[in-house]
Amino acid sequence: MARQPEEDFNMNGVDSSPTLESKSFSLTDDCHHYQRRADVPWDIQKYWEQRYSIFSLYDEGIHMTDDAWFGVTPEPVARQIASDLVASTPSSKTVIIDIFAGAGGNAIAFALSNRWSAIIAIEKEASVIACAQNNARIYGVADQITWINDDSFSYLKQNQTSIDRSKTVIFASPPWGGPNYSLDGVFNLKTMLPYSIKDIHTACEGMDSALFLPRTSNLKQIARLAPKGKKVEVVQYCMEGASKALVAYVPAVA
Ligand code: MGP
Repeated sequence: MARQPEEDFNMNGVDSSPTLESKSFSLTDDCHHYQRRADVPWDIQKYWEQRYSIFSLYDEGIHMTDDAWFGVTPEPVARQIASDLVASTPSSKTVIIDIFAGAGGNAIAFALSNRWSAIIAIEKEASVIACAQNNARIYGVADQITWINDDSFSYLKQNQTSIDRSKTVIFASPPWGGPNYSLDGVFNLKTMLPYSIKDIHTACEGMDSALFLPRTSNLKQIARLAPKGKKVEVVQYCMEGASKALVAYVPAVA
């Protein structure tokens, strides 16, 4: 029997196919809750020192893989971005997809903002998504998030007909090629690894996007993302007077 359109889509305008069923992921040996500096690998000790700014509930059992420490958004910044999205997003947009969910900082903040009918968090590393889900449980919001362990680019491609682009916002906090990103005076988004700004912008086609990028990013390259006749807004997010990162708010091409 042919399915009726209302069976294909849930209230959020997203296909209710099995890909949206959330699974539970188990922590692995790569997921750690470091309690003593001496146990922390030297290259992430700087971030461990900032653990309570990264997750205020760190002591409740926050877990991260060693690589996830570099990329997690500190909680006050994640909350401010979530709040800025509440203020700037028209009510017609009801779904947010975090395409590089990492240890979950942003997805948790989106859930705590109570703004979205659906929050989809995609992370390709199984150990990292297990940390993110564990961390979201600590904040009491794990069940408000749909967890997808997949490559975001494949996921967006495979679901291109079922995602309602007019209702969806993409949040992307990609890898910046490691903590040495700041060695370049101006960060080149074209050569960002493993995904360039073009790769990410193309994947977001037809959807508004918020791109979390190095504070030193090349602004000319960001300006080129603006659709004709529209502007891209760039916001620097600071803590203790210093920028941590910028977010480029890029409208969809109409
Ligand atoms: P940082 O510049 O490495 O640290 O990261 P800090 O303490 O600001 O630098 P310093 O100048 O005081 O030494 C700053 C913030 O950028 C981190 O908290 C993360 O939110 C973010 N960040 C850093 N890296 C390397 C990445 C990354 O690869 N991807 C993403 N998405 N965010 C990152």
